[in-house]
Amino acid sequence: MGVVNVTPDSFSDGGRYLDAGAAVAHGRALLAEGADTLDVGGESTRPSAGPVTAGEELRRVVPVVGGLAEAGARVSVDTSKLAVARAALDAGAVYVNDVTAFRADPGLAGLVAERAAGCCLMHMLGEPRTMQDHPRYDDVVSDVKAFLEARMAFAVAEGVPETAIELDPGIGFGKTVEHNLELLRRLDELVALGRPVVVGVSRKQFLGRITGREVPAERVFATLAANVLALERGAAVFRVHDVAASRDALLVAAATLAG
Ligand code: HH2
Repeated sequence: MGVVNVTPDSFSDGGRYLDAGAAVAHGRALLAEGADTLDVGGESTRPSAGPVTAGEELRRVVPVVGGLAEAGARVSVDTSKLAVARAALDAGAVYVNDVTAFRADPGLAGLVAERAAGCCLMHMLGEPRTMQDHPRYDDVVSDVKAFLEARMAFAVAEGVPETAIELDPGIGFGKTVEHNLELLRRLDELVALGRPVVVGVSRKQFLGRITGREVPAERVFATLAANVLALERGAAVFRVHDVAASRDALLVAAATLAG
């Protein structure tokens, strides 16, 4: 899953693809590099990011979703807002990636069901503005697993078929470095829920903390290491900024594991 951020403030590429034409060109490049899905987002979720109105998010996202769907991409929309998701599905998206797992806007579940779309339900502790202020868990893996189970039950009760659901531990969303590592180490416990597990480690801060790399774009090698280990523990979808590098690393890892 290649990331297309149509934002001025995303943590690793904010402002680079705010123009719709530049974002579509970037998405096309990621497709050429081997992305299966493009995840288009118009609101940064980095710690301390400010909120974006539905109108502004729509204005950013819809033309890019339309342009990439026209180019033949399988498009996901990264949003927590019903109006944005609806417009993106109208414009050709087929998947809703909601970092609040339908908590911000419970009506999203009904929309996903009605449109027979796919969805990703992600764990986040608190909300972006405060999520990195001393996050605490009894046991991070058990807590995240129980949360994902409950959100999946909610989605199913709202009419989303279980087969349309993918689950994501939300790496970096209200987690310390050690919480993130523990989730990756024990990812098989989330895979045991029986749905494809999505991981988003790409260029994230915990990788910078381990390697000493301050600049997110310099965390590509670190990203590959984390993704390869996540694959080995059963992850199915890898949300990444660097598609070509990730594709090669994951193909080699997958071929090795298959032997
Ligand atoms: N991470 C980010 C955004 N959306 N969605 C899922 N399912 N999983 C993730 O780990 C995830 C996500 C953050 O990365 P990015 O989009 O590059 O940054 P920003 O939120 O600053 O735009």
